[in-house]
Order: sequence, then C-alpha cells, then structure tokens
Amino acid sequence: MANFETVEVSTDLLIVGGGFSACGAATEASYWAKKNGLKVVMVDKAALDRSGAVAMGLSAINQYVGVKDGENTVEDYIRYVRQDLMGVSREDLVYNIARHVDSTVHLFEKWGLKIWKDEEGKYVHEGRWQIMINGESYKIIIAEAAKNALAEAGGELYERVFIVDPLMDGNRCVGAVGFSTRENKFYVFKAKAVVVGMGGAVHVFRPRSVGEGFGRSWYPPFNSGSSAYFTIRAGAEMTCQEVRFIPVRFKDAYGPVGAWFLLFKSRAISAEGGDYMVERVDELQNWAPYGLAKPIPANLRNYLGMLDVDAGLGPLYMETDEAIQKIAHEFKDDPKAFKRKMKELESEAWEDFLDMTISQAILWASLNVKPEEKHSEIAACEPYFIGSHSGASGAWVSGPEDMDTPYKWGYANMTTADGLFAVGDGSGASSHKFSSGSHTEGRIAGKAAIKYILEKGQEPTVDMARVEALKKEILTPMDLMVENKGKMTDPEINTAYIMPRQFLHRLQKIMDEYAGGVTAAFKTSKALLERGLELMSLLKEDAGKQAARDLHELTRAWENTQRMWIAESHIRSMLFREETRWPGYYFRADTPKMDDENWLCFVNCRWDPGTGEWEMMKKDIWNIPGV
Ligand code: SFD
Ligand code: AMP
Repeated sequence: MANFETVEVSTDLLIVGGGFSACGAATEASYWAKKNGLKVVMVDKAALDRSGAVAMGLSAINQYVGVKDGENTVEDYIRYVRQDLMGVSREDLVYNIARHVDSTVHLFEKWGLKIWKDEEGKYVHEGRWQIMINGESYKIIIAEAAKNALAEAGGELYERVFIVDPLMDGNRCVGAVGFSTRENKFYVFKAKAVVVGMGGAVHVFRPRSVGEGFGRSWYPPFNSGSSAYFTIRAGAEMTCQEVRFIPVRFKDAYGPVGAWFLLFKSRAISAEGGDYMVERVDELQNWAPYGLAKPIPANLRNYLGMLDVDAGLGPLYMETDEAIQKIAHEFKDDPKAFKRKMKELESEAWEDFLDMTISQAILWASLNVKPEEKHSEIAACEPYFIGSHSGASGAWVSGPEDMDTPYKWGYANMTTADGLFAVGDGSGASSHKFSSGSHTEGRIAGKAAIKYILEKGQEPTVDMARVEALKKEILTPMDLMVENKGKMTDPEINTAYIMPRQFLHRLQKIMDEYAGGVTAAFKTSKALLERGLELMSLLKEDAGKQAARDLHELTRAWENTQRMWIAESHIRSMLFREETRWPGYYFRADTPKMDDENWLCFVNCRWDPGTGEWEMMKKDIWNIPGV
C-alpha cells in the first residue's frame, strides 16, 4: 500500500466542507461550543477563502425576504418555492430558513459586505427576493467570520483535505476519513456529530464545453457530489435525487442572467426575433396550476426556450442592447444625462460578470460584444445537482424542532442517520436557499448539532479495522499505478487500470445519452434509463480500477466515484417517477405529462450499506396549513 502517514483528529463536532453552508455551521456552532466547552473541527478540500460555488464572488444575494421593511412575509417565500418547484418542496425547511435569512444578510453586512443602497438607504433589489451586492470578495468575508469564530472557540480548520467516506457505528455517524491533497497523509476524524456541507455536483453529465473548453461549467468544477456520496454511503435517506438544475446562461462562459431578466428587464428571443415567453404562452396551460401563476417556474421558462430550439429557431439571444436602450430612453431629451446613464448601465453589465463569472467578461471581450449595441447568445447548460438553487436533490432531513411538521425524527437538519446533519446543497427539497439561505441553514444545523452532542453525544466508537480497510481502498489508485505502469509502453493506456479522465468521459457519456443530457435534448425514457443503469453497473466495476500518478489524480479518481453514486441515484429516481413534472430540467418522453394524482409527492431513496440494495419510496407532501 502507498506509504501515507495516518493522522487522527478527535473532536466533538466535525464540519465537512467549507462553503456557504459549512461557514454558517462553523460560525454558529463555535458560539455554542465555546459556551459549553466543546471542540469544533472544520475540513475543506480547498482553501476556505475561495472554495466552493462562491469562489469567484457573486453579484447578488438571491434570498432576502425583507420582513423588517414589510416587503414580504415568510409565507410569501414558502409559496414562491412551492410554485417554482412545481409543488414539491419541504415547506417546514423552507420556512425555517426564510424566517432567519434576513438576520444572516444583516450579519454579512456587519462583517463588511457591500450591499447596494438607494438614495433612501434601502437595499437595491434585483428582483423581489434578490438584492445587489459588490460581491467579488463575498466568500472571503464569510470565510473570515467562520475562521474568527472557530479560533475564538479553540476550534481547528483543516484545508486541502479531501473527505471521502463517513465512519459509522451502526446507524450513528462517528466521523469521516479523507486524504491531504498536498501531502501523503491519510486523515481519520472522530466526532460525536458531523455536519455535511460539501456542495452539489458538476461534470456528472457531459458538459457543453468540451475540447479546449473542457472543465468550464456554470457550477464550480470543485464540487463533485461529495455531500450526496457521504450521506448515501452513511445509509441516510435521500430525496428529490431526480431534480437536477439546468440554468439558462450566456453561452459558453456561463455568465449569469438574473440581473438581465430582473434588473434590466431584458427579453430573450429566438433567432427569428420571437419572444418565446409570449409566443408559447399556451403551452403553460399544460402545466397548470404552476404554469399559470407568477413567477413562471424556472424549468418552464427553460422549456419554452427549448421548444424554440427543438423547432429549429435557435440560437436564442438575450436582448441586452434593447434592454439598455430602453432604460436609458428616459433620458433621451438630455444628451449629457443620456450618455451618463448609458455609461453607468454599461459598467453595471460588465460588473455583473466581473463579480462572479470573469470568463464571461473575457469571452465578451474576445467576441467583440458591446452589450449596449449587440445581443448575446444564451443557452441551457448541462444538468447540475444543486439543492440550494432551483434544483432540489439532497439528504432527507428532520424539520424544525418548534414546528408541528410531519417530518420530524430528531434535531433540525439531522438526516435519518444519527448525529449526521446535512446543509446547503447537501440537504434536499428546500430549494431557493442560495448563498444567504445556505449560510442560514448551516447556522440552524450547527446549533442543532451542538444540542445533539450535549443531549445525546457519545464518545465515538470507531472500528479501526474498518478505517484500515478504507485507507487501503482509498489509496488503491496509487497502488494500481505503481504495480502496473511498467507493463505497457504508454502510462495512460493499460489493461490493468483506467485513468480518471477516461473514467469521467465514460460516466458523462452514459449520463448524456441515456439520462437526458444536452445531446439527448434533455429527454429520456424508461427504456433509456434502464439501459443507462445496465451500463452504469459495468462502469461501477471499473471504479475501483482507476489509477493515480499523484495526489492530484487520486483526488480526481475519488471525485469520479462520488459523481458515479449521485448519477446512479439520479437515474433510479427518474425511473421511479413515472411522469414529467419538470420539463425544462428533464422530459420523460414515455410519460410526457404531469400526473398530480400519483406523483405529487417526494421521491426518496436509500442505499442500504448492509445489503448494497437501493430502496425507492414515495413520501407525502405536507403544505403548511393556511399558506
Ligand atoms: O444567481 C469538500 N448561487 C447564488 N446565490 C446567491 O445568493 N446569489 C447569486 O448570485 C448566486 N448565483 C450563483 C450561485 C451558485 C453558482 C454555482 C453560480 C452562481 C455560478 C448559489 C450559492 O452559491 C449556493 O447556494 C451556495 O454556495 C451553496 O452553499 P454550499 O455550502 O452548499 O456549497 P458551496 O458554497 O459550493 O461549498 C461547498 C464546499 O465543500 C467543499 N468540498 N470539502 C472536503 N471534502 C470534499 N470531498 C469536498 N467537496 C467539496 C468545497 O471546497 C466548498 O468549500 S446565480 O448566478 O445563480
Ligand atoms: P439566475 O441568474 O438565473 O440564477 O437568477 C438569479 C435569481 O433570479 C434567482 O433567484 C432566479 O430564480 C431569479 N430569476 C432569474 N431569471 C428570472 C426570471 N426570468 N423570472 C423570475 N425570476 C428569475
């Protein structure tokens, strides 16, 4: 076996991941841990300052309810999420986040985040729930607060440690194992409770950007489904694993559209100039009641554009020039003011990208795009797993303790495995949390996990033979390389192993062609999914044959395995749900209609660590009375 030193770390609370939700958990848990003399350890695969989805920054905070200004109520937000997810949401979880999210945003501002204000000192809204920020350094600010809180409570932060598997004692989670991405070290974390906040998943499907653009995606390339893999392998129940997210973005560099649609009130059109949101309005009848209420769910907005593309009316364009001219038109009688307004709008347009998707600004520059003069191409991205945005996949977690919800078996945000909590993209059916809501959910879970430790915490019993077996399995890719590389002339072509990159291409091809990726125009069917599962079972046989030359490739290999598991749960869930509920995310061609009678429910699944079998189940949807 490769010679890796084993490092053991003992703690009360372990937080795996270092993004928005994990930083929320660390900030809040540290406060309660300090009061109670407990230790908190946080582990991130990258450097906290720039890890996760917000690495490059963001240009808006997408969840701000604005209760103090009387703008909206928490109930309004519950209705918004229900509507956007075609009726499928855990309203107790949405409620819990929505009632606390404003205070999180106020904390962000206190910590130094610049939120745009109007002349009256009120937040500038992009849309009803979205507020504009100068967010290039958003992640640094949130990470600094988490680091400070940890340090004040005597906690520890481990950066550049890639978490692979949970450590279990029966149904109780007692820690995690992983390896350093910089040194030959294998880490064993022992804990009384674990919070999982390792984000969602990208590159499960073949991306649009291939060849020289490979790796480019809307979702950050560093998130590989570690949260889902961790909770699935712990034997925890998962929900909404069929609900992927497909954003529409500026094509090829994945620049955001929210500011264009909401702030600039831009239209999207086909190559022939038709506005698909207007011309295809009749289609929305088929998806009532959701298709007929406002705002039209994100998947249906996607779907109307996709119908244009299917009809050969592509490319689609964002009418940036028209939108900018329309806003500036107000100043048409004053040439100086008009010029000033045009400059201001132009700089806001560029800043929107520079704050969060720098490559889109570079692409615009290289394509000679002047947004005030010329429209820009948009397209539906490849599918992603991001339960905190407009997707919903993730672990099935317990509801708030002070609420009379039918989904309650433990502490807030605890999965069905004892002592294992999930947050952000790691927890399911509570979409539209975004950055602020994910942080809020982390705070909720961090506090609940400390309460769990105080009331039920036990010294972790860790089976060291199991740890040794995991170490051997996790380091296998390095051993395979050393043992076999001399057998062939090309180190990348070998009958004894495959390279992580080759494995990734196989996974992506299966998902793309059989599970409704870009090539299949987001369509699939029972027959395709069943064939996809067959191919997946063969792929699974080869997962343990990935080889690694170094720590970089070892990370890539385990990222792939994690992706493969989320992929399997996705195919199984789409196969189980015999209807089409989210056209625009995926379309089951053999069951093309929404079927409320049989499928207005959650689809949950669980992998049994004892038998290795998957169980699929329906769970009822509970609407908060009166909302
Ligand atoms: O609008 C391991 N999001 C937006 N939210 C907003 O509020 N405003 C916006 O403007 C947003 N836009 C946006 C957004 C997301 C993305 C991808 C883009 C644009 C391009 C959503 C939020 O970013 C999102 O909701 C939160 O970040 C979710 O938080 P969380 O904690 O669930 O995920 P994370 O922040 O990505 O962090 C993941 C962490 O896990 C680490 N990690 N650590 C150890 N071991 C492993 N194996 C690990 N695997 C991953 C990561 O390093 C990271 O620290 S808009 O354009 O849509
Ligand atoms: P996006 O850039 O698409 O992630 O959008 C940012 C925010 O605006 C999210 O909260 C979206 O749900 C919302 N949004 C984007 N486009 C629209 C639209 N056309 N109508 C309503 N909400 C939108």
